[in-house]
Amino acid sequence: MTKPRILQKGRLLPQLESALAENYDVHVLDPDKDNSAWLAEHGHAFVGLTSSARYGAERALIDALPNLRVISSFGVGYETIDVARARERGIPVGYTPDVLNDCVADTAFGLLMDVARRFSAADRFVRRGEWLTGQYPLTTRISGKKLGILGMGRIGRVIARRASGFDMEVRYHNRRELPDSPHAYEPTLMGLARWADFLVVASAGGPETRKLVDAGVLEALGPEGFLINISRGSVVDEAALLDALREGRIAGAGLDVFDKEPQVPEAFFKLDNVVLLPHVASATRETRQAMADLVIENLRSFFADGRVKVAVP
Ligand code: 8YV
Repeated sequence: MTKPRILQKGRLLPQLESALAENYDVHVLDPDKDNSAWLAEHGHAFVGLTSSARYGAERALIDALPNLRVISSFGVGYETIDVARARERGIPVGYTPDVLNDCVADTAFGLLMDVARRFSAADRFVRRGEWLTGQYPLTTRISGKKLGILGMGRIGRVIARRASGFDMEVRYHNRRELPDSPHAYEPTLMGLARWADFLVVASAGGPETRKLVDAGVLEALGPEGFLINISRGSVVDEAALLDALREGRIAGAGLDVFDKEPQVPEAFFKLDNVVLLPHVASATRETRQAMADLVIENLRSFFADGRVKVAVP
């Protein structure tokens, strides 16, 4: 039997690529190149597309694949995929939510603890030999403080659970109040920021959340407040954040994501009140394997009975 032909946009985990190659005839597309001429010639051959939250699947790519029947993406974020276009064409889009909730929530807390207690900065202090001649400055207590969550979705809920172990009070802001949440709802993000000691961004990316955390929200968070972002860089006005950090108008920030990653504005590098991570919240062996398994399972189930296992809403 001939294997279904799959186009893969960008590189994926080696074990995922091997698993794909076992069952499909895979061609890898370099997302940094202009592939339009190649696609015009070969696009009709592909029935499946694999991609990732990072590389997505834009309208032009979907349209260049006239026989496309299924998309399977590695990641929970799908703002880079033109889901509306896929829906118009009746193409189901599989993705990998839930399996990464724990690790992303762990990272949120890792960043929160690091920036409040200044662990990374203190590590640099020890390495510079400065402990020999001085004491590290006092930092900020975490336990018992107020945690505001922007985006009480699947990941937000796990972050809230982690917070109970730190005896933190949790409130959240969403577009709408959740009927089943044990936590208090703040009808405005500004109100949440004013209330919170720590504001964690856990909302989805995309145009609807672009720069939600702006200069005004940072002002409301205030000089004692910390911002944590494990969602998308686009949700925060990065220039406003830099100004607020530089001028001490917020206490600090822990960031796993950036607006134009992997480019991080160099101005951040000079600041000790910010912890910078290279988008690694889900990047453990266990979680990435579970995500890879779901990419494969979504395809397998589509080719078996016409439905991906977990489809974007
Ligand atoms: C991705 C992520 O794995 O799942 C997401 O949406 O941001 C990460 O967990 C990574 O960006 C690969 O595309």
